[in-house]
Amino acid sequence: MAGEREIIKTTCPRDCYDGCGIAVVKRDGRIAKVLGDPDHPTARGALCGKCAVAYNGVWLDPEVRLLHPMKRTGPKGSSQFTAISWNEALSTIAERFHAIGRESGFDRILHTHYTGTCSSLAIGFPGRFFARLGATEAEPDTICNNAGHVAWGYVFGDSHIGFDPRTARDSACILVWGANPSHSAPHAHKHWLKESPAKVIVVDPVRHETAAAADLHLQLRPGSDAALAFGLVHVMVREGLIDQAYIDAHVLGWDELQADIAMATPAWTAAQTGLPAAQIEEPARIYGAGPSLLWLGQGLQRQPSGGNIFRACAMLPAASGNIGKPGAGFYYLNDAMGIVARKGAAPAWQPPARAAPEDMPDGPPSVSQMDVPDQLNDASRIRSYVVWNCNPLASNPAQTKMRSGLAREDLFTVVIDCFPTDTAAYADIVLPAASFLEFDDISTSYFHFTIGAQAKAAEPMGQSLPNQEIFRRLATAMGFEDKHLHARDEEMLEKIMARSGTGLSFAQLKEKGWAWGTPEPLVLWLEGSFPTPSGKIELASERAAADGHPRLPRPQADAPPADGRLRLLSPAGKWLMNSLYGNDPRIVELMGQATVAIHPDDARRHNIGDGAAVTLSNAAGCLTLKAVISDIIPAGALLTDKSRWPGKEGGSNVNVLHVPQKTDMGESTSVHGVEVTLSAA
Ligand SMILES: Nc1nc2c(c(=O)[nH]1)N[C@H]1C(S)=C(S)[C@@H](COP(=O)(O)OP(=O)(O)OC[C@H]3O[C@@H](n4cnc5c(=O)[nH]c(N)nc54)[C@H](O)[C@@H]3O)O[C@H]1N2
Ligand SMILES: Nc1nc2c(c(=O)[nH]1)N[C@H]1C(S)=C(S)[C@@H](COP(=O)(O)OP(=O)(O)OC[C@H]3O[C@@H](n4cnc5c(=O)[nH]c(N)nc54)[C@H](O)[C@@H]3O)O[C@H]1N2
Ligand code: SF4
Ligand SMILES: [Mo]
Repeated sequence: MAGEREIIKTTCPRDCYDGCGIAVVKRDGRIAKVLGDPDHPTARGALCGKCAVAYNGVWLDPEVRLLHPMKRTGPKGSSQFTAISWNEALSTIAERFHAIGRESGFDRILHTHYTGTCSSLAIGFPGRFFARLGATEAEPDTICNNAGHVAWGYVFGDSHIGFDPRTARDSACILVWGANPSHSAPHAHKHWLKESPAKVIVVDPVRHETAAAADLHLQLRPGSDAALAFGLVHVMVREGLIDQAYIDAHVLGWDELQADIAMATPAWTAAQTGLPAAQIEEPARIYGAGPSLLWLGQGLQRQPSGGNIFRACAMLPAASGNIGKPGAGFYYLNDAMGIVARKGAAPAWQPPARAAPEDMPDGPPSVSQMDVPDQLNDASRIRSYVVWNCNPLASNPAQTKMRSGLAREDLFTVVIDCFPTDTAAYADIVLPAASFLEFDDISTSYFHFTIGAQAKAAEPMGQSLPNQEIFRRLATAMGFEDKHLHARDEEMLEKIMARSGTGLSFAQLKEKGWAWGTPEPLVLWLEGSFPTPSGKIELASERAAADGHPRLPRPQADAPPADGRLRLLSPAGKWLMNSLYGNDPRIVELMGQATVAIHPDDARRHNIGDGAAVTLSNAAGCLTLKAVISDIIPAGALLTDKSRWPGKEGGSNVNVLHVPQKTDMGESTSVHGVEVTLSAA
């Protein structure tokens, strides 16, 4: 019927804390508008600015999306392709994989993936194929947050159980440390933080919007956070804000830390962090008095000493007993579905050598994303590179080296994406992925305890297919008949729902659009037992020591950059989701020219005026940006955003400067530790 209007409720599956509900408005069977779901507790009727533009822009635009499989017809990087059938694409890939397997072993196939889409099947199912194939995996979290996971794995035994944000109604203090909700969790910034009765404290070198709106902002030097953590605990001890009963029952290593805590006076801490000594006492008092929530950002651990920083920050809740009561807790990431399924109870301790699930045999050892630039350039090591759900030429370190690796004529490269990215330009075979609007799935937030249905609102555009269907077909082309490689979506979705603890079927979830994991806020870690070997919070960790780390967190700060260098921060920007949306013309217009913020003292020292073109350089490369003179960052540091499309920026983005130095733990990216020299362009 002409003018017929239909609303489909779905969920935003981006790598974002918010996990917004979406209302897709259809007219005459076609998507007319993608809006925030008015009934969703996070979205409250509005998407963030970037999604509001891109979901109604490039995501719906068949002129921009990848519509059919393609094979390369020109030099690598030239984006010369011709359309081919799915059969030809898949049989070409299968033949090449079999040849590589025969000649050198399947582990010479490197696959890389991350969070392009985070819905359960689209992000998880392809792993079954690669495990069966025996391909090498680029360890996904090493591009993002692995240092924090490893460090809090030592301390708490699990880094995927945080606090339930709903408990903030009982909090007196929320400490946001090294996260920028105003960009990375815009709804949490706008509603959650503002509506809580708590005092908000932000620890960040950048005075971002959340910091500017906070009650207190500690604008410390990058990489000095462990020293600040010791300084805060020092004040808490002095002021009698330590919960000795909690420590006696649940914490290991407190006594051994006393000498370092006593040493970390406000004067010492001020010298280490660049903060005024007077600024160190008030936040310690407010946090220590509690009930307090501690949110450690992913940005925080993207520093050379990110693991030590996480272990040092864990002293705050452990020492003050801000755990296991309403309004108190700590958070890095939430596995909402797992937590709800266990009704909040901590998982049982398991020895580190995890037994592989029956359908996922252990593959060859994974490699750090920090090693990928070198490995891609090594023909004796990697013969094929399969890229799905990520855009490494925009997002990974050592962009120049990444590009030379991708340009290798003998490297068989397959890229699966919704869009013709910079990485896809180097593919031998490009496969078109359907967008989240085009298939059913389940999507949960990694902050809020909401579980969302991803509901199909349109047919896949062109010949594109969901990741899971692509890998079922590839399994067939390879001759893999294993049942788990051919599981149907409906079956898998019902299995997930059955384990979810919500008591809902997928059809019921779809009807509602989303559901709370539990009707009431969950107070986590209530029992005070932790899945560590001792069952306690291990500030002192034998496991860390066995892995070659100090037994205890260290009260240290990175030395300020020497020889006139500056430390470059490139966290999440407002208008992109990693590199996603960098091809949307309206987003490109809203972002304007790429800038770098320079403190007035540094600008004066380098004789740089506002708006001038400046060049940043280091051993990895150089990049020219527009200077913005501002004290939004402290002297000695520079600020730009991550992950524009290199091809739209004259060939390079900030990752041309990203040295793949590994963090102290977890072999992860230390991108916020990058140092550069600055000069007028
Ligand atoms: N300088 C600097 N660099 C950084 C960071 C930083 O802070 N500073 N942050 C790092 C972090 S935290 C991360 S997580 C990484 C992220 O880096 P990447 O994982 O590379 O993330 P994106 O650039 O968004 O790439 C995701 C790709 O997936 C595609 N995609 C979307 N949906 C689908 C789908 O359904 N199927 C398939 N096959 N593809 C899909 C998108 O079109 C997009 O091209 O970047 C890292 N890079
Ligand atoms: N709009 C938008 N949202 C996003 C993304 C995006 O690209 N754009 N990316 C998504 C992804 S993949 C991720 S991992 C998350 C990341 O989101 P967040 O967890 O918020 O992490 P970042 O944005 O990398 O950095 C957050 C803050 O860490 C600060 N920081 C850097 N170095 C230090 C330091 O030494 N000490 C302290 N205290 N702070 C420091 C930065 O100044 C920045 O303000 O965001 C997700 N959401
Ligand atoms: S990216 Fe985040 S803030 Fe934006 S709509 Fe999706 S979930 Fe909401
Ligand atoms: Mo990330």
